[in-house]
Amino acid sequence: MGRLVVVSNRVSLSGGSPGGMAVALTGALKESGGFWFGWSGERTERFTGAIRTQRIGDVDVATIDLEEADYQEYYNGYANGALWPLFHYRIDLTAYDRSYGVGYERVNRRFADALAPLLRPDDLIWVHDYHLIPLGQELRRRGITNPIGFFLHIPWPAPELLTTLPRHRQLVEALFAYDLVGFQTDEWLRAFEDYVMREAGGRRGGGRVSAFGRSVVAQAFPIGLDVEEFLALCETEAAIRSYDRMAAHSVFRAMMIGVERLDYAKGLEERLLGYEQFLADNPELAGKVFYLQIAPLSREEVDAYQQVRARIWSLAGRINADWGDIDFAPMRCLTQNYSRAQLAGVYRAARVGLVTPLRDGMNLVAKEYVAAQDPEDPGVLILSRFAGAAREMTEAVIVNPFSREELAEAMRRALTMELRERRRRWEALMSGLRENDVNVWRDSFVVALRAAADPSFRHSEQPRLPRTVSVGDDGEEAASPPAAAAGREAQARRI
Ligand code: GDG
Repeated sequence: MGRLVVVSNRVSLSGGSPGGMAVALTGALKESGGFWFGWSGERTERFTGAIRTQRIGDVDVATIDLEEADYQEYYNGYANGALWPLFHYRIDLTAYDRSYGVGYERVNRRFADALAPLLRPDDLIWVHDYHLIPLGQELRRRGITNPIGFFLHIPWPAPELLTTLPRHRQLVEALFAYDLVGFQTDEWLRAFEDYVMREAGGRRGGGRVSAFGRSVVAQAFPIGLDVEEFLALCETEAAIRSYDRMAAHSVFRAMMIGVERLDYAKGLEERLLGYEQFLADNPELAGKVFYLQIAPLSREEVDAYQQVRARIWSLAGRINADWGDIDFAPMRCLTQNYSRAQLAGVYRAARVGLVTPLRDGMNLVAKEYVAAQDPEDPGVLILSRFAGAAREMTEAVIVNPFSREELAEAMRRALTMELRERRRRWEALMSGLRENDVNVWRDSFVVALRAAADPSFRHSEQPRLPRTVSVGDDGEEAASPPAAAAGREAQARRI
């Protein structure tokens, strides 16, 4: 069995506490003797192409540095200034500049140049996310015939939006160099297929999508949480300390918690407006509730992020000024970065988890909040219908984050929910998390990639996907293929 090679923009092991996905991928890398390849996060004056290899924990990592122009054009420009807003349905914030596209293609060529010589013929290559869409095509151009899969962590936009991107056809065509393209949910998969059929005259059938003279397997693989890792984190000293600190505070006031990078896609501004509406509609509850928002700053060099930060500061100030008292502030918004263990403690102390993005590929905070709860006295998750997670986590209180009234009502409902109902909802949510955890996601993808690249693979062997529910505008539910067994089967066939 060949090695697994993971490629992403950044190697997420380099930071302090790696998230569940990093842990799951490193498990597979370790088992297969593979390595993780990506940008080191360092910028040099001139690009050298030098590859730095090191061992982080038990995993081999290979990184390259990028030059300043790469950082500005590829990272700040095309990836975070154009693709991120566009794929999150914000064409109003999408910055197009030809130099960004040129930089994006250049960096993908640089990744391919550096990676290709490190590959062996039986390696399985798994490319992650929107920074690296053209990488598969660049590797093929360098003669790499290995199975290559691509997984998109963020939404795929509707064709009406994608066509506003100059050279959108080239971007989509690049995906056809992969053997397997994975999305978080059926909704993003459908949007991709719609584009292929409407704009590229393509076809779909038998799990494959054909266009540009090629065909690719396209499927949804909803990412899960590393439940065991997260539960263990909840037992750590740091988690218990942060829980105790918050619980002392929450004796007097029920806490609502929000945790996310400060990003316009996460719906922070709308959430604050919803909270303001809640305070206005429920003055009797105003002194009994406290909203804590943890929002580490991100992508500070991109204009849209500076603007959203200023608006959030101003709204938070207004809420505290209008609804606070000499000894009480109704909310606190912090930009500090907390450890995952500290977050686990804070989640557990919160009566309500606020996860209300305007658009989100999946959203792991929703899953972390649920996993951190006390089974005897669990809190309530308020979840945006526009998060990929809403397709699986139907027992959350589902809201439209664009409506401040709906947000305010959901807050009231969650804060006053009876214990019995809280438990019923939490149990259902928790069993969903266990059934479709990050190992199921990883193994389903790897099995499907092997199958997609192997012409002798029989259709009946394909892993079945976890059950998700799509809610149409008319509220009617359509269930996707039943699940669970797929994941277990996939897990059994470890890499
Ligand atoms: C992309 C997609 C998809 C947050 N603050 C701190 C901190 N966090 C951690 C959370 C969580 C992670 O960051 C955020 O994950 P999300 O899934 O919510 O969002 P994105 O970063 O936008 O990720 C998303 C994901 O990829 C995976 O496929 O779900 O839809 O956009 O784990 O806990 N972690 C630490 N300190 C903080 O202050 N240590």
